[in-house]
Amino acid sequence: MHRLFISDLHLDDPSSPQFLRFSECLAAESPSVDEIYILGDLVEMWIGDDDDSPLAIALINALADASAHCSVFLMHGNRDFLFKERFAEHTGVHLIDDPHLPDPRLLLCHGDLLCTDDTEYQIMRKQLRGEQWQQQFLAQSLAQRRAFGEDLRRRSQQENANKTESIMDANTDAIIQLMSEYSVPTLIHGHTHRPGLDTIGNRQQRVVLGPWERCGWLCRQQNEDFELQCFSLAHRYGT
Ligand SMILES: [Mn+2]
Repeated sequence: MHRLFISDLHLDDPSSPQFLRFSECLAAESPSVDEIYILGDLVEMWIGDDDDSPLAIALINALADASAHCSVFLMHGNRDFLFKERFAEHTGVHLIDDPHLPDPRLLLCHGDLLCTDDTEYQIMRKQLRGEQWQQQFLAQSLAQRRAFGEDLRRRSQQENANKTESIMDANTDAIIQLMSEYSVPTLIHGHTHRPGLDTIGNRQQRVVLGPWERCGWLCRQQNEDFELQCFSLAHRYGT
């Protein structure tokens, strides 16, 4: 089994180095891997599957090309929880729940549910993921939704600037509890922007994917081996 895992690309411009490397990465890897998992925050903000922005169109094309070669799975992050069935149909990706078990030895999540110390965030998350809020939001025009998304992003930046680093990190008890609930040896998540591969005891490991900021990050699984890799965003992927 050969799988790739990525998250937290925060794409917002189809001509950015991040988007170019993402699309090159999909094109280079999709013919040779079995599965690609995108574990949330693929884009900086997703305002609905009817979005017709240049980013949305480029994203659909890149994912549809990759889906023609391998299975691509997409999990919601806190920025892009409005990816719905229409997007899945247009791209051929499979939407997966958070958390998700691709097999009994591996658990995947975005990571925000692990940040249990950030109670303010968890309250807001509950509201934004509710059916009622989403229906009201999606009933607005694209321009209204775009303005709301930008406002939300600004507010979250301001609020996060006042929070300590530890509040926004994954809570250790929450990690242990989740892994024992599913009794898996390996957990992979993103969200916290603190990439690393930690061993827990001598039988478990946690891989934290990194944000595509100073470099790109991916985790590559080949059978039982998991490797966290980073690569330059300044050069064509794979060169
Ligand atoms: Mn996130």
